[in-house]
Amino acid sequence: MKKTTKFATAVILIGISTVAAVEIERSCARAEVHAAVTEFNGERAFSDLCQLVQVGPRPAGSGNSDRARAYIERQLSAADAEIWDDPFVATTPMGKIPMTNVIGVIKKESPTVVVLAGHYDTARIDGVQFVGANDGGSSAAVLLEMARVLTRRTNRFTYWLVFFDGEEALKKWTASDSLYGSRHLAEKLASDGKLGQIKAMILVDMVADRHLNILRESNSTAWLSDLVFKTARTLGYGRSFSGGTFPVEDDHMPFVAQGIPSVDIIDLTPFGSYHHTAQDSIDRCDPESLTVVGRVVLATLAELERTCQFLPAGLESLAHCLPTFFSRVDK
Ligand code: 1BN
Ligand code: ZN
Repeated sequence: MKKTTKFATAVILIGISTVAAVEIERSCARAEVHAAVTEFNGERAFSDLCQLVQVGPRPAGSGNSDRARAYIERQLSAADAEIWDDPFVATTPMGKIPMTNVIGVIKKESPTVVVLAGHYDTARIDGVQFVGANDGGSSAAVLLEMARVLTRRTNRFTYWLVFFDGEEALKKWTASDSLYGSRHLAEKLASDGKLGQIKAMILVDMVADRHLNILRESNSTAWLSDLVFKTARTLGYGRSFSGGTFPVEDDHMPFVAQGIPSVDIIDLTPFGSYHHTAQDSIDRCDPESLTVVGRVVLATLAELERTCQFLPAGLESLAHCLPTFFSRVDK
């Protein structure tokens, strides 16, 4: 064999074995992450979703809102989470309405908090028995199953599972008629000087549709959003996380405004079809979508715990924005 041919063959063989080694490493990493997230059971979350929908419409301040909250608190208590109620009176276009955020607290090694959030209220829609299976119900269902998983393992961070009340507008969505619960909590944490202990917020909203299509929400913090989407791809769920980019005003906004890294995991496909109609019912929802979202959130938490452990609050983007900056091309 000629010298040049021998050299070329060696280069090709080295190339092939490097590609194979990288591929093996990738599938090992994927298997490891999969093993860590399979505890999230979408069927169990779906059963919570059914229970919440059976309560009926859950507008803020209603008797059904009390009943839904009682269900949420029974489940949190059964999971051994500590429960904090955050009651307040909201000034709305329909007068003063009592509302209550519920926080399930899972205290572990560190006082540093990661907030996992969603809403449990439903929109009041004239003439419609609006039960919000996807819009509202799916948020609460994911958080309840998350409580069961997180209380049964050792976590680095303290987790707050926040069930916001009053996400929906009473009349027409405006800055002052919407997001009552999240605006109240963000202001309260700021005035109590407690915002500094919150490392990140992950919000889930409208995540149960049977054709799950999560978009990149553009008011979210870029490095955290990148981390969620990269994690979804690593788990093999890239097809459910490819819905384009769009801004949404949701419960993460008051936290973004306070400088907390936040991401809204939301599927906007229903906006074009059954959003805020009687068709937002359980038969549009699929346990598998809850599984996908729950697992992506769990794997994102694992990645946050792994990379942020030595970084002081406020500098965690260093662990993520530098690598994501360099890998921006593969997004
Ligand atoms: C999400 C669920 N939202 C309301 N219910 C936020 C929103 C408001 C999304 C206006 C789009 C438009
Ligand atoms: Zn809504």
